Amino acid sequence: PADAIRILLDQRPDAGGLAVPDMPIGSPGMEMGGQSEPFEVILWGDSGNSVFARY
Ligand SMILES: [Cu+2]
Repeated sequence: PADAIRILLDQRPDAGGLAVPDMPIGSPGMEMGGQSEPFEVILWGDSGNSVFARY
């Protein structure tokens, strides 16, 4: 989501980037008629992965 990217650019953590695995329904690019399911945005990098945000 755009606001997760804005937070990433604001915080500039030492990481490779963000990912949303598994194409959850309702995530950006996976809109399906207003349906949605909860999903996590993962911060990934050399020091490991962690949950960056939940939607
Ligand atoms: Cu998809």
